[in-house]
Amino acid sequence: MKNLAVVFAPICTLTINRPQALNALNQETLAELKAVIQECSERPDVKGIIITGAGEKAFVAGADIKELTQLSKADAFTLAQSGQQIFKMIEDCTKPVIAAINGFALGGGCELAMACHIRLASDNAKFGLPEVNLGILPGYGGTQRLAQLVGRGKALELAMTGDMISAQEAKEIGLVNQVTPGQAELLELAHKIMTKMLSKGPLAIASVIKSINMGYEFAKDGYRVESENFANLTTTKDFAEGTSAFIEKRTPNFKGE
Ligand code: CO8
Repeated sequence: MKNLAVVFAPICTLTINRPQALNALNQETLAELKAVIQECSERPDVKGIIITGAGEKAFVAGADIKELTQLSKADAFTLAQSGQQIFKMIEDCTKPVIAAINGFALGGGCELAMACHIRLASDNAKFGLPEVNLGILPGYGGTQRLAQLVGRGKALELAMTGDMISAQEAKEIGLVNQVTPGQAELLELAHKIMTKMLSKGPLAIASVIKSINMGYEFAKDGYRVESENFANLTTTKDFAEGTSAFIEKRTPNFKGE
């Protein structure tokens, strides 16, 4: 695979590997992610999955912004829906999935982490939904899952300010389960927690995942509305301004158009 490094084992480690773009999720990476999650779900030798990012700087810094600028409204809607579906596959995987967050988890990267069952972070990790800086909103289920994890008030604050928070703050608000003092300890802790879960009855673990997820099925309309809003926003002048400003490394000047 071009953008993922995968070690198939009882504890399968899946590393998003585009460090030159801070592991941003382009469409090719998403397609690879879908194929690997599917394979892990089906292979009897894989019992659990750890998702992490290559390098020391980023878990995933979001969707690939340069690629987003090329999308038509219809493409943006399709991509948002297909990303939501892939993240839902992760959330609904009946084998435990741990996100080992080794750096920036922004936008689509934070959304990917939130789709995993457990989030562990090294102390250098940073979390946020900075899409409003680009004139868009999170389109991979982030508006729904952030509110589920941290409550509506904090979710609104984070998604409307676009602020980044530290791993420690993320733990305090319930976005992250545990923080390790360094990156070396991160995968170690992920393996330790995964090993504990894999020592339990696999049918019981699968049932816990299904039962807890079932409680959130009501939010489906929210996912649809999110992807429609995402597609609509990609047609605005604000989106053109926000993405140009990112590429040109300057502050955007939004006009609400
Ligand atoms: N997409 C594409 N390229 C990226 C991204 C990204 N998300 N993030 C970083 N890069 C690239 C930079 O352009 C840069 O490339 P180059 O060297 O060619 O200029 C390289 O990675 C290194 O980045 P920086 O120089 O910016 O590194 P800094 O240490 O100065 O800053 C940050 C690190 C703060 C993480 C900064 O890179 C940043 O703000 N990145 C963007 C974060 C962001 O806005 N993420 C949200 C993206 S939108 C999104 O995720 C929407 C999800 C829903 C999609 C729905 C359906 C389509």
